[in-house]
Amino acid sequence: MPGVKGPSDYSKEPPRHPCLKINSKEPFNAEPPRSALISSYVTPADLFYKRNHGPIPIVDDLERYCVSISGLIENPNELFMKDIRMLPKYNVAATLQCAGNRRTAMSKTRKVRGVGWDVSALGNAVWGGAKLADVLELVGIPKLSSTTQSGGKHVEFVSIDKCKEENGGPYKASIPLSQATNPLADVLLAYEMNGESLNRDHGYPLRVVVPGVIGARSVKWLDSINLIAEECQGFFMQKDYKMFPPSVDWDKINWSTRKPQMDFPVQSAICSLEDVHAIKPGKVKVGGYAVAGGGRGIERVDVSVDGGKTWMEAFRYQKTGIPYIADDPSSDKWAWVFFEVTVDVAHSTEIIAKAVDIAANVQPEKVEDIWNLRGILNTSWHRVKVGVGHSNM
Ligand SMILES: Nc1nc2c(c(=O)[nH]1)N[C@H]1C(S)=C(S)[C@@H](COP(=O)(O)O)O[C@H]1N2
Ligand SMILES: [Mo]
Repeated sequence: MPGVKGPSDYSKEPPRHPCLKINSKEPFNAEPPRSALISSYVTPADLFYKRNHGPIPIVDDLERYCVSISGLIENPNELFMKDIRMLPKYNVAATLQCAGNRRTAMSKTRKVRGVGWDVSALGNAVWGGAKLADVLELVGIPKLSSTTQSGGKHVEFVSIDKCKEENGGPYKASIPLSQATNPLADVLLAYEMNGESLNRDHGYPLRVVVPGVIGARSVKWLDSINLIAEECQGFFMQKDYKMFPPSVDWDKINWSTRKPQMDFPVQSAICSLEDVHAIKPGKVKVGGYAVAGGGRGIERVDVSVDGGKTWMEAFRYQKTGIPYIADDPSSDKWAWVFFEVTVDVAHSTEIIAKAVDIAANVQPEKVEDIWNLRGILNTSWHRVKVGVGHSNM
């Protein structure tokens, strides 16, 4: 691609924040500590989790960089950064969550394949860029289309990074054309993160952001867009990021029986405590995040200190001190919600959180019930063990 290249080794990786917990060095996969994650509603770029499948691409000439749009489209085209910047700019607060978030905990019940993650493989950013619906309209595809005249029903995003899983080919993924051309779906071609130009780790110069959908579909370092009849046939759509039942293990997997995962289910995690935190008996502040896919709001977050026998409802907010109201026009519909509650703890126990979205979907109690061989979408009740000592603490 003109102006941008995908290196084949890791000698030119960008600098990273020292407090990130590294889950894999090459490719670079890292997440912030729990406490840092909930220290701000908008996650600073350097603390935002980084999920890569190859070396980070390098931009050598931004002037020459362009995105080609082709496939089942009447007028194939090439768009330069200036063409994309000319379209109306939107700032969308959206939480990106990796489907592998909380995988480490799932692998403790039964082994799964994939990079291990604690509870911080997600972050909330204000993404700035053009709406994909406007970009597609610019090249002749009307808003709210579900098919192009020549039969394109899916929009494929192709990158330029070299991924082992694609035998050295680029990362790619697709979304339905109906979602891509719906302005209300807020799918962006983003060139900014939190008011600044994207950094290399997060997709500089241009990335896709698909709000409410697992992070895997938000392709970074966008090289080309293809209009295609069937969904993308790439590894990360067809051989990964699919949800299987607990009964399917590697010896009997048939990938074609399942659809690629798109929306993520309701999720929450406690971030104010690490496992086996030693605390004094008495009042403890419990805080964390809750988020639901598909733009669904968070209706409730429940916290228990007695293994789920009794629950307390937590205070929810997006803006400090102001109660969050699901579906209120002033709420960020694609963004996470923070929760906080003060509980009384008398002895060593587990503190548990579970969230409920506006469709009354609720996190499942047991990880065993949603175990899957790739270890994706662990949304089981989040439990933190706390050790309570009475003296000498
Ligand atoms: N080109 C490219 N895009 C990609 C990936 C990748 O490896 N290459 N990883 C995907 C996955 S699995 C996730 S969860 C998000 C992570 O985005 P982030 O690193 O900006 O947090 O990017 C997605 N887009
Ligand atoms: Mo991911």
